[in-house]
Amino acid sequence: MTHVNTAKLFNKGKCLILAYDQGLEHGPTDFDERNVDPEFIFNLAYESRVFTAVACQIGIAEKYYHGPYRDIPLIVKVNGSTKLAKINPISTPICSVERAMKAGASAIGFTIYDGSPNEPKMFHEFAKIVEQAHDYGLPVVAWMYPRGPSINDADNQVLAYAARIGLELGADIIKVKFNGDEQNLQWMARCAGRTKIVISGGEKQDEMEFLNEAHKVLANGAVGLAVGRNVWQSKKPFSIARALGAVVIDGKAPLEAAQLLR
Ligand code: FBP
Repeated sequence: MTHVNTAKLFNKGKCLILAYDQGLEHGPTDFDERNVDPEFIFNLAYESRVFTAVACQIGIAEKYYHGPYRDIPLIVKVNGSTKLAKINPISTPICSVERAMKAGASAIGFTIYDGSPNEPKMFHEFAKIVEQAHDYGLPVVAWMYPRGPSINDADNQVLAYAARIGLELGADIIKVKFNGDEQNLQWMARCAGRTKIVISGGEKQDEMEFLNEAHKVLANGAVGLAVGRNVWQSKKPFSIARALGAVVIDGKAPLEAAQLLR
């Protein structure tokens, strides 16, 4: 089997992904005059030097991932969905592994809504994507989001189940939500085995609270975070990026890292 190169996505054993797929997933409602521009996001990743990867959809990758930005590893999401379609949760393939590679991808991203009535379709597509990506030596990052009419996405057992599904399906890294239960996160990491866990950032929150949460998840089995809005919706995105890097990559205490916010 080809060697799957996950090392590119890590710095000092930690993974800090700048997520910018919200334009498709949520719509421009998340954006302002500044962060609506993908150039601003790539520049933020490049100048702050803390992110181990940027994750985006193929259209953004093809038009903006150029020049010096290529120093930062790219994760191309190869499926997606919008808030416009009022259907059972499904994330549909929108790009091939080959097209993602041509755009410069170092890893492939894929969303699975575990527990959705459409779960079988997403499993089926994911199996093909993992096989193709691994044949090229590219790691696969799975957004493992339990979602559907009968799913409580904050339930401990559901979250642990999603973590285990990531391992069973062959994901190299899974991106999951943290429900605040530290013990359960430890259990999720056990369930995920050799598949690594990064925690999703979520809606914008107070910056100190966010740094504390980052510290907490790293202390309980996660290897990092994949964060979007808590960085690029900040009034000082470069400062919060550096503070987050201090906590996640350098293992600094949140209070010490918060000095960088001033
Ligand atoms: P945020 O840090 O902004 O929450 O981004 C993380 C992320 O997983 C994005 O990659 C994705 O677009 C979005 O959250 C999914 O959000 P939702 O749970 O609302 O579908």
